[in-house]
This record gives sequence, C-alpha cells and structure tokens, in this order.
Amino acid sequence: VPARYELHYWPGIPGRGEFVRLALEEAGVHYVDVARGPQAEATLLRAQQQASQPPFAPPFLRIGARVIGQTANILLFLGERHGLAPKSEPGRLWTHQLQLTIADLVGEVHDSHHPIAGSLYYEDQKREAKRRTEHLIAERLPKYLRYFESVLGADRRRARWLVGGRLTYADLSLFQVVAGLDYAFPTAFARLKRNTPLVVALADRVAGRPRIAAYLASPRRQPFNVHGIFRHYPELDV
Ligand SMILES: N[C@@H](CCC(=O)N[C@@H](CS)C(=O)NCC(=O)O)C(=O)O
Repeated sequence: VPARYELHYWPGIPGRGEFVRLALEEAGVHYVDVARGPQAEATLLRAQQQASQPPFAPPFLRIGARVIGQTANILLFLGERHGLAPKSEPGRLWTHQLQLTIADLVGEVHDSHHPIAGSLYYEDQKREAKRRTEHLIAERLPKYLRYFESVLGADRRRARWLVGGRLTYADLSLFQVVAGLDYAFPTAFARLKRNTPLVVALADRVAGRPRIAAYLASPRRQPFNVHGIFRHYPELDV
C-alpha cells in the first residue's frame, strides 16, 4: 500500500497550501488535508518537529516518513509523480522556473499588506502598506502579468498552456494567482487584466477542468479572506 499524502498547512486560509491542493485535486489522488481536520495546528507542528529534514514553514507534504517543504518543491515532486509536468529535464526545469516566479509574485503580494513585518498587524503598518501596494499595482503586477502573457503568446501551441501543449502545475498556480488578485484588488485588477487576455483565458480554462470545477464547487475549497496572502482591503484597491 503506498503511503498516503498528508498536506500540512495553517488552518483557516487557502494561502500557499492552495497551490498544492490544486495539484492534488487535478491529479485526482487521495490526500488528507490536515488543516481541515481536528487539532490541525498541533498536528502540523508535531510533524514539522519530527521530520528528519524539517521544513522551515508550511506548506509541507508528508508521505510516510518523508517530509517535503517549499511550495515549488512540493509541486516539482507531484508534477513528476502525477503527470503534471513534462518528463524531459529542460521541460521540468522550465516548469519549476515558472513556479518559482509565481512564488516571487506571491511573496510580493503578501508583502504589500505586510511591508514592515509579518509579526505586526496590518493595522500597524497601514501607511507603509498603502505605499507598497501602489507600487505593486502600478509596477510589479503589470510586469509579472506581462511576463506570463508573453510566455503564453510565444507560440500558438503554448497559447493554451504555459509549458508546451499540456497542462502543468504552473497553470494551476497561475489560475490561483488570478483568482487571488480578483479577490484582493477587484477594481485595479479588472483594469490590469484587460491587457493580458491570454492569462485570463488560461485561468478560465483551468477553472473549467472537470476535477478543478468539482473541487471549486466543493466544501474542500476555502474562500479567500483577510487573514491570508491575498487580502481585500478596499483602501488598497486603487
Ligand atoms: N517559500 C515558501 C514560503 C513558506 C511560507 O512563507 N509559509 C508561511 C505561510 S504561507 C509561513 O508560515 N511562514 C512562517 C514564517 O515565515 O516564519 C513556500 O513557498 O512554501
């Protein structure tokens, strides 16, 4: 019997755990979402402490005695095991590279509402968050979006998916970024995404995948909220 997958992440938010959930759902594999069960935080901390290769922070995936951390690293692992990435080395690295770029984007979105310290409340860094978010919306998001738009537009075969002719975990993650930005910055992102129709079409295509559509309609999918990475503060959405 193959060891079961246990996804460990903080309860109450989709957060970075959601990038892993989407891959597990698209792969159609059974997994235990520890965050949705009882004693989630205690279970996570115990698994983190007991790991012989301990992850710095969640999300991490436990498979028997193995513990794999870092979102992009977990996806590299799942991509290879479940056909969510090319088999060739150049293809695998290119998918991983795209995922790491998404991780950078996600980090910048997080820092827009927590520019000074993650340990402080948003309310204690509102002025800095406002300045930071102005730059995120005016400069950084357009640059990232233009980049993914150009990757998708580079040849006709790629216009469907980021990597070659097949869906990869990077497409699932880009969908999650689009969903998160729709939630966090409904006004600003509605304007920005007019310039990136291929990115928008890709997100729609992901949402329409049978397993993803079923997941999104299920109680397993958690809504965005103001405790996660993508947060909606109306005063920042300009
Ligand atoms: N680069 C890591 C970042 C992990 C991370 O920042 N996790 C957050 C939750 S989304 C956390 O718990 N961080 C605790 C900390 O940084 O002290 C990844 O992509 O997995």
